[in-house]
Amino acid sequence: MSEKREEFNKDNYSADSIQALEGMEHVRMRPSMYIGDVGVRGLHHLVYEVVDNSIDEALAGHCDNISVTINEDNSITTEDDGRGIPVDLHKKEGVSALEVVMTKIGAGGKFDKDSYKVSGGLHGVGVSCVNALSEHLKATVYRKGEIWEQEYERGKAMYPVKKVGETDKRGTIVTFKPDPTIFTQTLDYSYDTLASRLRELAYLNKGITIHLIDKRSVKEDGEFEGETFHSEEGLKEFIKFLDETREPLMKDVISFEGEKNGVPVEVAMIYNTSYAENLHSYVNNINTHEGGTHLSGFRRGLTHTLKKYADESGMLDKLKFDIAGDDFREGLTAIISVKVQEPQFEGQTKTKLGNREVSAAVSQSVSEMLTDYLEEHPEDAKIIVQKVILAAQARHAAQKAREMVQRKTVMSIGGLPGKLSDCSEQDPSKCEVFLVEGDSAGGTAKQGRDRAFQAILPLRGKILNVEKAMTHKVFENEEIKNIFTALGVTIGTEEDSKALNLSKLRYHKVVIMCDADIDGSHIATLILTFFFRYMKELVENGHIYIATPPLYLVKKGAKKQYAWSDQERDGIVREFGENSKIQRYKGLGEMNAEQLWDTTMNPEFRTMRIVQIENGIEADRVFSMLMGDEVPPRREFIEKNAIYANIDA
Ligand code: 0RA
Repeated sequence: MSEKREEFNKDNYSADSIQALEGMEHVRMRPSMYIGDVGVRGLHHLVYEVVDNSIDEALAGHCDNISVTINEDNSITTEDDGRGIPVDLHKKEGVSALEVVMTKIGAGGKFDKDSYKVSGGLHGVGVSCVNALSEHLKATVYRKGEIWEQEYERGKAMYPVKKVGETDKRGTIVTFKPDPTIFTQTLDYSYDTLASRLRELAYLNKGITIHLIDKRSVKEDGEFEGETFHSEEGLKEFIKFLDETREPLMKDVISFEGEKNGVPVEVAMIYNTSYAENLHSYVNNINTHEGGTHLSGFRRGLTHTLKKYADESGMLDKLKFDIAGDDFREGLTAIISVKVQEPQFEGQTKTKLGNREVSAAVSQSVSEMLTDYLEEHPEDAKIIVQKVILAAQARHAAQKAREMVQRKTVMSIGGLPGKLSDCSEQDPSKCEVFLVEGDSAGGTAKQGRDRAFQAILPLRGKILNVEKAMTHKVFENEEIKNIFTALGVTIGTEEDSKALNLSKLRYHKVVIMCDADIDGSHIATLILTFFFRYMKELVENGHIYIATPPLYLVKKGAKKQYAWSDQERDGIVREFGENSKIQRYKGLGEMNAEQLWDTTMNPEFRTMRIVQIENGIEADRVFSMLMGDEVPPRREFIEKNAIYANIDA
């Protein structure tokens, strides 16, 4: 971050505005405190912050249309047809209310505390923050027949709010250009990232129409690239979008909304033929990745209601084993969205709802509404109970398989897989394990590695596609058992049969090393799917990496250089001149141990990609599509994208 600071002429301002200026200055000094970071995320966060104000207008019933335009110069224009930011004199501050909203940190959008403001960005910091972090911002307000305007540079008003015309329109237009001295990494907006968030907002706030326009690219028909997001059915359609490539077990999505103890609750859910639990939760339109009280309330309400129904139906009478909480969620895709007046966010990424009162509110809402639903839809109810029984049976089988895995893990050295070539270092934070496709590449890696801190686990061919396998099959699979034991990861506690125990994790870097071709990337994707579904915390905690072996070796005489792309190869050939020899590496097996070390394993020279989950919704869709049954969308996806680009984006 840049340390450049502008000097303000303090004499021109009242005591309060000095405080405001210092607030704005503080945002520029410590932007991460306000928007999370100053990288790609922070850059996009600016857009969400402004849009959230428009969403608030819509939630208050005053706005139907919102548009977001990425301009040619990567500035952003947002427009809404709400009431417009007030422009009259703000008595306390002595300037236009518009200026207060734009230049006072913490002023938020609304002045009256009673207003029902529940939207708001992750940090809920307001547009003034966006203003502080923009080299230029212009606000135009259409309100009560008049057009008003004010511009700012790095958060400082360039002139007092002025009237510039008359109108019969209503609304607010904000155009801002992020400050390059703050956003030093990138200023480039990603269409896909914005589209994904705006689509999500349209599902979460049904009825609102949100346009996205990208003026940087013109289509064949001469129009700008863009999309319109609008959902009449809200979460119900969101579920259909999420489960596009899964096979539903029921005709329609189950959905309901209600309010309990002042907490509006919306739920949509469906059971599908998969075995994964796929829950997404939101508080005030924010995706709560880490869950929290609303999610535990949902789980409790669901388990309680389904269990009661199943008991009373008599379908469990002949069952010889117990039913656990997990069993009710196998093959379940659900979205829970609540609105909380004063949310308390906790957890590592501040995306875990802490408010205790919300748990009971959600659990009671869900119990009441689901009970009614089951009464009214006996066919669906039967399908669900049957699915639950199957899940319980599979869990019992899995439990046995898992006990085998665990027994092996506990027996430390003796229990390590025979194929694992371990390292000598004992401190896990210094250790790496390479999961290598095939025994022959495994052999090369074993010779090439630094045995002090690098371990090698060869995997045989294609590992099991966990997306399509029942849980007990996953735990019975040899390669997967090997991964569990080699990593020292155990699974299952009293309360949660899928909880991970990472306290004995033996390597802090787990590196997937596959051939740089279609087969290799397929295998890498299978392994990633396994980690995503069964060891998500390893991914979330940044332990999973992908090695990137080179594609080419260019040689001329004694000179040799590796290339990781066609472009790079061409550059080297140009540099080396005529008669350069190009060797294409089709697989790891074509490299000798020294070459593999030099290019792919030596920490000094290698590049590894860390696998991160940027967007849980997208990640889930990508995995279920890539690994699921429906072929056409998969082919389309693979044709459109380099697989990695989307998984580790
Ligand atoms: C303060 C008060 C009111 C609306 C807004 C701010 C407002 C802010 C933004 C930001 C983008 N679009 C917006 N639309 C409205 C209430 C106005 C009233 O009571 O008339």
